[in-house]
Amino acid sequence: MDTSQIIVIVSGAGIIAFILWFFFGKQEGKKATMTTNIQEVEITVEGGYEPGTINLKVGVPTRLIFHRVETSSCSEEVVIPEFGIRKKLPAHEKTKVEFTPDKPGRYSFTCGMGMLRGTLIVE
Ligand SMILES: [Cu+2]
Repeated sequence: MDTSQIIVIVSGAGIIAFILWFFFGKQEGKKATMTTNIQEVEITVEGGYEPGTINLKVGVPTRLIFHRVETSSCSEEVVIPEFGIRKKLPAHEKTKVEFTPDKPGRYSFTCGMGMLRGTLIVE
């Protein structure tokens, strides 16, 4: 094996490791902060949701604060079908969405068109 083959193998392995990290390394969701019986998470909305995965406790009143920092019409609405929520998110404002996740499971929240996507993990 000559040097150039080794370089190809090593950089190939590096790229694979990066891809695995990128797609699977951030699986751990963000835990909600507990304040007097309410679990609260702030989510930045800018071409997506950050954090995109949120861990919630079942049966605890929840407040998601969507901070939309863009004017792109894609993200002007947020929908959480499982909990009957559809809410307008004014640009450059924080909008509260409140509900109580009463059953464990994974639920998605999306923009009005279903393009941007996030996940609520309720357990
Ligand atoms: Cu959209």
